[in-house]
Amino acid sequence: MTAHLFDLNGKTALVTGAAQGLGLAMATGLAQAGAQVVLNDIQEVKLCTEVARIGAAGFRVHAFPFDVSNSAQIQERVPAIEREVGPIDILVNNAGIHRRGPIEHLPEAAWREVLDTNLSGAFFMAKQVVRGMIERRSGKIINICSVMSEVGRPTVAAYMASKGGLKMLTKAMAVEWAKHNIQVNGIGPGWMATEMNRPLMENPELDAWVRSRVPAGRYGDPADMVGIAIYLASSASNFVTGQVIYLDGGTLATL
Ligand code: GCO
Repeated sequence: MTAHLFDLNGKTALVTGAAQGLGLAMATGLAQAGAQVVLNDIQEVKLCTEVARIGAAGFRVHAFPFDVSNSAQIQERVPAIEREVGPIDILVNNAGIHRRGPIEHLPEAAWREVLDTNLSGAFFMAKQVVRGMIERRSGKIINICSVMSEVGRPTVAAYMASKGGLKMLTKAMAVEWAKHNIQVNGIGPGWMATEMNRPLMENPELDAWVRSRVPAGRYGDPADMVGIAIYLASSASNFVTGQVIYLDGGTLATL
């Protein structure tokens, strides 16, 4: 019997950017696998609505709205979570934004906003949460990278840079914290059917391009994230660290 390898009962997970899309799917899946889950987002109303819905289904979930690009908020909110909910065993750095446009016309504010949320946010969150993990000599950190940690297309430079950096930050965290029995890995989604990609899905030319570029011929569904998230959050992956696992319908396997 190997089901226990994927059992998260007794664990507490914190998922950022969890009010919708991939974060909400992963938070729900971790709760279904037995974890107590803290859901974070800057969209407070949407976050609280979803947490109430999941809680009504009988799962142990909590809403903690704050901005992961604000290190002062993290330094105040994460200790509050650990006081009110308990030690964080699993951190999923999912919060991410997109600001598209040609590099030469991309406003400085857009560049900084993307890097501050997608890359620095993961750094600040991990730096805060890892303190307890080091003390307890146990922890799981999952950084949500992207196929754009590896390849890209025109007009998405800030996102590509942030996700490329997050891939290497994942490896940096892994090599520094492995001696504390903390595993740090990435999940690299391809084009997923989320609000972030609505501009593509609603553009016939871009939509057709994506569907031709992905061997599976479809966008990923947020539910496709759940299995790999449970695996990387569970004892089944205790000797896996510094890896980015791509969930992309074959995108990176082909030109
Ligand atoms: C785009 C898409 C991509 C996806 C990414 C998944 O503009 O091409 O938004 O950046 O979001 O492939 O992380």
